Parts: sequence; structure tokens; C-alpha cells
Amino acid sequence: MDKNNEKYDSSSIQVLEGLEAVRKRPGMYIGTTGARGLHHLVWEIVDNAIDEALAGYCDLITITIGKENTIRVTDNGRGIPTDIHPKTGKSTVETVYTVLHAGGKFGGGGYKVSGGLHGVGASVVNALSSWLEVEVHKDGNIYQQRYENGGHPVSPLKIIGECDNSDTGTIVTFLPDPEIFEETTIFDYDILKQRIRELAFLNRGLTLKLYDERTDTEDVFMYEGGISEYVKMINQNRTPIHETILDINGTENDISIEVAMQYNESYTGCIYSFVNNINTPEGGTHEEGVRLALTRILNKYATNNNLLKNNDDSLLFDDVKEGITLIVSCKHPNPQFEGQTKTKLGNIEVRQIASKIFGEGLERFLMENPNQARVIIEKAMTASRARVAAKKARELTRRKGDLEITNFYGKLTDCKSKDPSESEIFLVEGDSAGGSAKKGRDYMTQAILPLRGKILNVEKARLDRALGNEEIRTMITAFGTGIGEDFDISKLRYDKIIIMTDADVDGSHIRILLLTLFYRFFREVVEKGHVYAAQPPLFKVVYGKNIKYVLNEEERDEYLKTLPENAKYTITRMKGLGEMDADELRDTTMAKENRILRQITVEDAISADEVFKTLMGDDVEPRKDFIEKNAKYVSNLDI
Ligand code: 28F
Repeated sequence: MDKNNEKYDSSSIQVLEGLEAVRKRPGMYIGTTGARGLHHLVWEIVDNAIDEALAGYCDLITITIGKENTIRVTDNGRGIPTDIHPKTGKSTVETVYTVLHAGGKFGGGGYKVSGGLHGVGASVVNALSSWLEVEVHKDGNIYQQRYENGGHPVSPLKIIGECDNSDTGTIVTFLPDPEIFEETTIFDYDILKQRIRELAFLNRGLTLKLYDERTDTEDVFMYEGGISEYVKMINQNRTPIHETILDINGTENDISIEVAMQYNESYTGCIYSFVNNINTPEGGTHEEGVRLALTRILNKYATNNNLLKNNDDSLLFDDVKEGITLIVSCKHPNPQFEGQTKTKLGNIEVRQIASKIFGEGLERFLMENPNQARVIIEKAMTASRARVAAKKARELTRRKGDLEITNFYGKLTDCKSKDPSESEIFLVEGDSAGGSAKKGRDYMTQAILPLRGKILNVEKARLDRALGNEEIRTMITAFGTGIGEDFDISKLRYDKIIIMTDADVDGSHIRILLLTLFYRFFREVVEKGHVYAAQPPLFKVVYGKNIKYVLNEEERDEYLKTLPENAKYTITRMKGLGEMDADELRDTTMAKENRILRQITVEDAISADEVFKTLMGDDVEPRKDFIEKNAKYVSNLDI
């Protein structure tokens, strides 16, 4: 590196304002004077050390929380220059710490890349501290200066000792002023730890240590793999669908782009972007460039390998996004931030640079790893098919106006009430159970929709085909919420959606399919607790005139214990829903007074989703294997 050519001289510092302004209106400089603002002080100092690391002179930064809630930050960089600054007539150290907006990023010179969204710098921290000390190790000397009561120097910068010539760096210690931070002056270890780990991911090879002298806790972070290790951590609780975490880097015109990504089995894409170590939740040109390239290159690869049948099949960003974990980190010498919260990168040149660097890297990866490429393309194509099917279902449900006339509700036997809060819909397996359910229902509040057992051979069907199935479409229409982008939970026509299926293989398949559908297209309905499983009883105990239905062996035995010793009773094992008559079905499973419903949780839906994917896989062997190995687990879903 030829960083010496870019050596600062002290004149690149501009003198702007006094520190008094900072103390008068701290919010203008650090946002709040609550816990957030307090922690912001740490980031201002750490950012300066990181700038020195980005310039290539520092590879170790330590942050220590003292017993009295002081903060000490050290780095092993070159040390802040100690020479006299021509404009201020004071040392550069004192200038940096007492002159507002002093720093490379405001002076035009300084660092190429500089972190810190606000970049207000060290002088603000000084202004808001009861005391602050800077120590610089440089040229064999140890320099020191102390400031008190909001940044007033106690004395000029002075030499307080000697050190080895090779020992260089900066040490800053400060105590936040309780008169400014009225809410709290106590540092939260986990807040610091979280961001420090993120900084370690974002700055490959940089070691960041965090110590807490209050509790004698420490954490050390260093990631040789940078953001690719970040992706690895995020995907830890998910199941990756291919082995390699792509790690693509490049630099053009001093703008560097780093992208790490890997797909997992989930349907939600997770894309994080950063500029100069700052999160950009609103995205911007760096993220746009990457999105464009991802869509373009996956389409190109799929087309070249004859994976797309016709043009209509082409993949949209929404398709290639499903299940992706992607981080893009851009380092830019002059970032322009836009948007509501100034967290969106605006520099237009970045879009093309990001797209080119990432696109080339991705294309190369696909060429070199055809097996992984296939898995990725297949995932996107499945998403694309589901999207098209959902669109069709949506279009059909949109024609709600003429529902009554065209018998659009199909086999639905609706309830009389139009008040969703008291209405329920039973999804019943099989026509014969459907018949009994219709007879046994409370016609005011209970709607019945029979689903034929064999409508879906789930093992062969795909989710998108299920959406095309007429009975499933009737169900979607009946819910009233719409699907996909039309989805609106406030339009749900029933407070309870009750799945009523047998505890056998067919029943289990229908349950898995329904839960998977709900999870993918009606997740909020599950999250808000509207989905239930009916629990038909397994035994009927008749004792004289008493008839008792019980769910399982355990309950049966419990009940039998309550009977007199030589009581004469009969136990009947109930077969299936289809074999119960209307009265039995009502008394045991449907009537609000007697029935026991099990509320379906998101976790249930996720497990179903996992099972579904395995059942749906193209390979028969792993599927068989799975069913055999997980028979017990699958039966847990047999609600
Ligand atoms: C614990 C916090 O603040 N580290 C820093 C340096 C190094 C240089 C520097 C800093 C020039 C224009 C200010 C040294 N030698 N850690 C830190 N390490 N500042 S802050 O230069 C001062 C800047 O504005 C430095 C040659 N060039 C730069």
C-alpha cells in the first residue's frame, strides 16, 4: 500500500464551531441523550480507530467498560499526529478533540473511507464528557492530554514517558457527563457486543476485543472470512440448500463491493446492506446493483441450460430472493445518504459497479459449481411457479362479486351468521364426514367445507398445483382474506378455521398440506391464532345411561377409575370421522360445549412445512427414508 502518499497534514482540519454548542443541543449531534446517545459516544471513538484500520495501519481495537462506567478505546494504529496544527496553533490531537467537525471527512483530505453516519467526531464525545484523556504512542514517546468539564484542556499535549519505537497507537478514555445523560450513564454490555461483533464481520481480519471490568467479562471477535462468516451465523438456525457461501469482492474507482450469500430452505429472503460499516436498511444503489445482477445472472444461467421452458417462466427478483441470506458491504470515499432516515445510498455510479462485480462473481460460481447452481435455480423456479399459481388464485378470488350467482363457494355450506367473530369454518376430510358434519353443525355459526381425501396426492402434488385445485380455491375464497399481495386479515370471514381430519395417513397428508399452505400464503391467520385442529375422540365409554367420549388411552383409564368397582361398561374404539353419525360428531367434536380444539402454532406450521418439503422432493429414496425415520415425528403432527 502506498498510504504514505496520502499522509495528512494537519491543515486538512477545518475549524468550525465551539464545543459549547454541542452541550447546549446534544440531540443535534448524537440524536438522543438517552441510552442510545450514550452508546453513540463509544461508536464515535471506535469509528476513528476503524478508519485507521481501513487505511491499513491498525489490526487490533479494544474497548473496555471501566468499573465506574468509563469507556477506554485503544488501537494499534499510527497514533493521532502530535505536531502543531497550522490553522489552530495547537497540536493535532487537541484540534481533533476540541474543534467541532475536525476530521478527515470534513477536511477534504484525510481518510479515503470513513465510517460513522453522523461523523461528528471525537470533539463531540469530549464536549459531552465529565473528563476525557487521550494518550498517543508515537515516535518512541508517550503523549498525553486531559480535558475536563465538557472538553476544556487541563494542559497542552505533553510527553509523559517513552515507549518502544514500534509501539504506536491511540488510547482514549472518557466518562460521560451525567448532567447531559440524565436518563442513564450505565453502558449495556450486550448493545456494545452486538455492534462490535458486526464491525468484526464487516472488517475482515480486524480483531475487536470487548472487556467489562464491572463483571470481568470479555469477548474477542475476529473473522478471517468477514461477512461470509456473518452469513454463516445467520444461516446457523436454518438449513442451507447448498454448500458454498459465495464470497465475492471487487474494487473499482476506490469503491469496494463485498457480497456474501447462501440460500436456505426457508421462503423469506434476508438481505442486509452496509455502506462504510453503517447499516442501510433503506437500501440504495449498492443493494439495487446486487439485486439486478442476481436476477439477471440466474435467468441467464437457467436459459443457457434450457431450464426455463418459455419466456413466461423468467425469474423475478421476488423468486430469486426466496430463502436467500445475502449481505452486501460497500466502502465508498464519498457516500451520499438519502431517504427518510438518511440510510439509503444515493450515489448512482455504485449501482453499475456493484452489479458488475457481483454479477461476474456469481456467474463464475454457477459455471464452476453446476450442482449447487441447479439447486439454486430449482428453488427460484419453485418460487416462480408458486407466485404464478397464487396470482391465478388471486384473480379468481377477486371475482367475489358474482360468487353467490356462480356458486363460486363450490361445496361450501356456509353459516347463516355474517359476523366473523362468531363464525367458524370446518375443513372436513371426506364427503361422508362432510355429510355428518353438515347435519350435526350449528347452522348459525358453523360452516362446512368437505375436502375429498384423494383430491391431493400430496406426495406427488406441488404447492402451486394445490393452489390450482378447485376445492382449495373454494377454501381460499371462503376465507375472504385474499391471497398474496391482496391478503388482508381484517377481511377474514371466520374467527376459527378448524381442520377436521382422521388420524391416519390420508388425514395426515391433508393436514400437512393445509398447514403448509397456511404458512406460505396465510401466515398471519396462523400467527393470530385463527387455525385449530379438531380432535375426534378415540374411545366411547358407555356406562348405563352415561356416554363418555375420550381422546386417548390415558383419558380412558382416568375415566374408568372414576366408575364403581364392579361397574358394567362397554368401550368402543371409534373408527374415523366418516363412521360417526351426525349426533356423535356434533357431541364429540363440533359442539362448542364439549369439543377440545387444539390451536395451531406457527411452529406446527413450520414443522409441517419441513415435512412437506421432504414429501414433495423429487427424489423418492430420501422421501421414503424420511417417512420411515420420522414416522414418530410425523405422527406428532397427527394432531
Ligand atoms: C481510540 C481511538 O482515534 N485512532 C486514530 C489516527 C491516526 C491518524 C490520524 C487518527 C487527520 C485528519 C484527523 C496518523 N498518522 N482511536 C483513534 N488514529 N487520526 S485517530 O490523523 C488525524 C486525522 O483529521 C494519522 C498519519 N496520518 C493519520
